[in-house]
Formats: sequence, C-alpha cells, structure tokens
Amino acid sequence: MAEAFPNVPKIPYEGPQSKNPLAFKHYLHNEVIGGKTMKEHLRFAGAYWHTMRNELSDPFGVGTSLKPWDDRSDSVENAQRRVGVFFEFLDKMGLEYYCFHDRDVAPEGATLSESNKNLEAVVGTLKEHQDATGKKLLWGTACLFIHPRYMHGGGTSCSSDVFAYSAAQVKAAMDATLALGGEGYVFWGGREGYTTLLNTDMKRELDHLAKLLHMAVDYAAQIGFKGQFFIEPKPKEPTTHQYDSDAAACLNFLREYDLMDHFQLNLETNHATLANHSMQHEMVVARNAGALGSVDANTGHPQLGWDTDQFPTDIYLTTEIMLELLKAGGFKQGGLNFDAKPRRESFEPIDLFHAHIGGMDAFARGLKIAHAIIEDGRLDDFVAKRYSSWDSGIGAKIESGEVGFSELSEYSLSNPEPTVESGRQEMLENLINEFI
Ligand code: XUL
Ligand code: CO
Repeated sequence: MAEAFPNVPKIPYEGPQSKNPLAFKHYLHNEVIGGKTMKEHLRFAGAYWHTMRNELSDPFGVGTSLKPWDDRSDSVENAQRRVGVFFEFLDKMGLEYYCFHDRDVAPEGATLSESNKNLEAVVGTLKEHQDATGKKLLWGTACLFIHPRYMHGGGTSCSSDVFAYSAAQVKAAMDATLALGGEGYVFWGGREGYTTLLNTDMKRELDHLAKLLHMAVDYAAQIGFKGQFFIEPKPKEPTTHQYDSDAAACLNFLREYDLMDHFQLNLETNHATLANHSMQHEMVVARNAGALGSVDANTGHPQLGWDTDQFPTDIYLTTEIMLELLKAGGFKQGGLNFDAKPRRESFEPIDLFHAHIGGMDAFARGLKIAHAIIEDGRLDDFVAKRYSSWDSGIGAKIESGEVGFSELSEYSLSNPEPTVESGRQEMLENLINEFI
C-alpha cells in the first residue's frame, strides 16, 4: 500500500533548539530518567477513535477532517485499509501502544453475528500489523453508547435484553483484546447514568452495572485474560449524571460491589475538569487507594465547559500528572493514551502529527521536571515536616489508636494553646516554578 503520509518522515528528536515543527524538542525515547527510559515511563498510546475515525464535526457543523485513504464506506475492506494507515502513523510518531473501541476498528453489521465477524476480520489485520511492527495494544473497550439500542445505557439499561446484548458485545471485545495481547480492558460508562431521576431506578441500575463487571471478571478467568481492568470516571456527557462521576465515586462503587481487587482507574484530565476537580486531585485519590492504573492524556479548555478533548500542552499540568505517577511507582499495565483530537479547524492529516508531537513533548518535560522536583526533595521534605507532630508523642499515640477522647481532653487541658505554622503555599508555588 502507498504511504498515507508520504511527506512526513519518522519524527526525529532534534532537541530544544530545533525550529522544525515535525521534530521532538524534549521527547527522546531512550533518554534515561531515574533508571528508566522515557519510553518506559510514559508508555504513550494513540487512540484509534480520534486518530482514524473522528471527523471533527460539532453540534453546528459537519466533519472537516481530511482522510484521503478512507472511502467513507462501512466496508470491512475500508476498515482494514485504515489499520495500515494507523500503523504507519504509530510508526512515524514513535508511539508504542494504541487503544480502540470495537466499533472504531470494525463496522457494526446488520446483526450481532455480522458485527462479531467484522470485528474478527479486522482483529486479524490488527494482529498482522502488530506482529510486523512490534506495536502493542494498551487496552481495548466496547462502544456501548453510539447505537440507538443503548440510548438508556448498556449495563444500566432499563431493558434486560439490552443488558444481554451489552454483555455479548463486551465478551466479543474482550476476545479481541485477548487475541491482540492487550494489557488492559477499559469500561467507560458511555451512557451508564441517567438523564432524569423521574424514570430511573438508580439502585437497580447500579446493581446491574456491578453484575456486568463481575461477569467480565469471571469471563477473563475463563478465557485466561490476564490484562488489567480499568474504570474511567466521567461526571456527565452524554448523560446528565454518569454513575462513574469521579475517582472517589468509582472507588466507592468498586468497594460496595466487591470489585476492588479486579479494577483500577483510567483517569482522564478533561473528565476531572468536568467533575470540578484538578487532574492532580483525581490522581491523588486513585493513588491513595492503590488504584492509579492508566491515564487518558488530554485537556479541556478554560472557556468551554464541555469535553473538548484537546491535546495536552500545559507544562504545569503534565508536571502534576507525572509527579503523582512517579510517586505511585509509575505505570504497570497502564499508559498515557492520547484521548484527544485536533480542533475542527485543524483538519489536515499533518495536524495529527503536530498534535501528538506537542503532547509527547509536554509529557517529556513534565517527566523531567517532576523527577527533578522529587530528586531535589524540598517539596517532600516540607510536607513531611508539616506533619511531623504525628511522628512521635501525642500524634503517634493518636495514629496508633492508643488514646481516645478522655486522654486527649486530659492532654489538652494540661498543655498550652496549640501553635500552628504557615502553609507557605506561595513559597511552594515559587519552588515549582524554579523547575518549570
Ligand atoms: C469519552 C472517553 C472515551 C473513553 C473510552 O469521553 O473518554 O473515549 O476513553 O471509551
Ligand atoms: Co477517555
């Protein structure tokens, strides 16, 4: 097949002085930072749905994206041709991993059995390209939100037939993920939420969602799928309220339904923003629960209140993400998946390259800066010192459970008024800026 991007070379590293828009300025895949290469730390993945399938439409206008290789038909041949283009893209970008939904890679057929056959055919093509290039599948997932049958949800639909269909679709997507050696499998609750409580039995819907996840865990054991399951929190869009609204809500759900041993979180920056949290907040919540699994790397726009899925370019953001990730010991089966699309006005194939270069460079800088901040030690020392009253004396007794209200009343009555120290937020913000 002729190249889809004949004018784009394999993106080289040229360093910070380079003015070449098709070169990395900071991402040098084999540069070692703290004992691991950048590639090993960052585990970048390309998102099939945005890169190959996003037409860049918005509610007021049709798609603008130019994809000369795509005949826009729903044929399996067209789907298979896209795979070749995608792997050329991954190769030229130096992306080691990719992620997909079943329906991005293969067309939905007239029946479930036709859809399954289409998926199997395209999985065969994906496998051939993986084998030929060494690229790997980070995670797979099932699209339980586009087709009208899922208007009331998949696992949380009011219809038990739709639940059954969802299970069938997840089964096929898990089979595909296993066949491709996927390192993970994601559940993003596409329409698992409600539009109005007037027609909703929330308890029943949540019970059913948990059933679907338990079935997935059982099926993984049955087929020998060793990948990590992830839940991806998001508070709204498309529904008014999504049950997996943020990291804390997901963790509560996983604990309530005895799923903590089987799931970690796949956190997405734009979803954190929609939940009125910072991404760092979501990362800390997940890390504290030992459930920081994977990251969908993107960002929203401060003036737009929706899921704009922009490429991450903010160095403060990538630094915060990498700080939390390094503290969590890095990725195991997760990675940094660019769940992001160029703007509608950036409609040419070359824009896909600029977008990913920017995101990868921003994370390379975030990694270097976060590593330097940790090595420097002043930030961690400050926090440790701030809590040092808990390391001995009365603090240690409280933490170990040796004392209760009576002892603490006695203690406070016999001691002077407590003194407290400044939180030094501004000093710490300046400290971070020393490294940016
Ligand atoms: C939607 C979203 C999804 C998931 C996978 O906002 O982030 O693309 O990442 O279903
Ligand atoms: Co996502």
